[in-house]
Amino acid sequence: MELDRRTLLSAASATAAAGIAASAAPAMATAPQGQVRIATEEAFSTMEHMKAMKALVDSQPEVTRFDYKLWRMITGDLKAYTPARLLDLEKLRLAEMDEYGVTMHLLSLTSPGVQMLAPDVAVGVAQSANDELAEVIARHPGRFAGLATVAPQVPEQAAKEIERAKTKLKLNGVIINSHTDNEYLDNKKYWPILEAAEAYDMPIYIHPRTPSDQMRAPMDDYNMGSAFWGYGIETSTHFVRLMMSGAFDRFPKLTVVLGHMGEAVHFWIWRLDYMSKAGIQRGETPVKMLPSEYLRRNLRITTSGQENDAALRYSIDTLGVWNVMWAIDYPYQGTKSAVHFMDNAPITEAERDAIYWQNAQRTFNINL
Ligand code: 1WB
Ligand code: MN
Repeated sequence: MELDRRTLLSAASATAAAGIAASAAPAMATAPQGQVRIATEEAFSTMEHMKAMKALVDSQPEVTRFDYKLWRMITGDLKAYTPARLLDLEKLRLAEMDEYGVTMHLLSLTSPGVQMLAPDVAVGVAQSANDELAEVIARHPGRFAGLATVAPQVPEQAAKEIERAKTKLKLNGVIINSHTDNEYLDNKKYWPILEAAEAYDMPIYIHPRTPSDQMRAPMDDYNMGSAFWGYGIETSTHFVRLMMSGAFDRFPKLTVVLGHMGEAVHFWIWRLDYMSKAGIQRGETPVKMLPSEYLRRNLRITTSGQENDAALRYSIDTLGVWNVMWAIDYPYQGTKSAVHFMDNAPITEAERDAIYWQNAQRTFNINL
């Protein structure tokens, strides 16, 4: 299916205004019957994950950081709304998908994945979560795809798990829940992970978690460390660090995905280009291209939990419609309103198809 000429022209003029060249339309599969909807940031958990998280947060009752408080709540009653829906894959979830016409969930182990756990525990929980994920996908091909969990605490092992996830488990990408022990992926000790992700064509979804200790103090009050604000600031900062480290020069085919309408990184696109020049000239930011060029080449964004027509229009015009994908953020946000948002967004039908499923299919190598 081709985008109509008007859409292409409006995208081209907006990206030209941002000082970036519009990319050619990629080859697209044609639509199966009805509206296909692939949701790309959909969380699950496993009993092993829940038990490991409970053991951690209960063993340190003095820690009051947001993620500890949240995980005491989540693991305190596994029958409550959120944990019940995280642990369920085939009953409540499939029923809700069916009710609103959601074709597929691209599943990922819920934040912070294994990244708060001790390294040996984290490696084991990641492997078993990936095995369970592959099994449920095999039982419901066409309904589920999945992102592999890795333990960045052990980078070489994480790189091997990416290879296993691609070649043996047939998973569709990798999820990393922002910082690990207060460190970010620009740190070269993590580059084996980036290298494997690029080599195996596995996009890295950088999903939020509670801000690192360096950012913690102003996030401690008013619930600021949560998805309300801290998650986005933590994650946008992570992406910008990675970009300005030169990682996308070293790994030019690496794709990074950001949820929540790109965690607002591209809102800054003009200023990122303008203000990056001084740091680049002084050699503080060892990059070969402008931020806007990396944003269009190496970044994809999703609409998870941001049901905002104006932000969607801006994202399409700034990054290109090929780089925007739909997501719900189940079970933290509702399927009904996420579908209503994308069904009714004031965009062309060609744009709707690109965002609802074609871009996800291409980015994550999904078999429908
Ligand atoms: C998200 C939101 C993820 C919440 C979470 O992981 C929690 C998200 C534990 O927006 O992706 C939350 O509590 O709202
Ligand atoms: Mn999420």
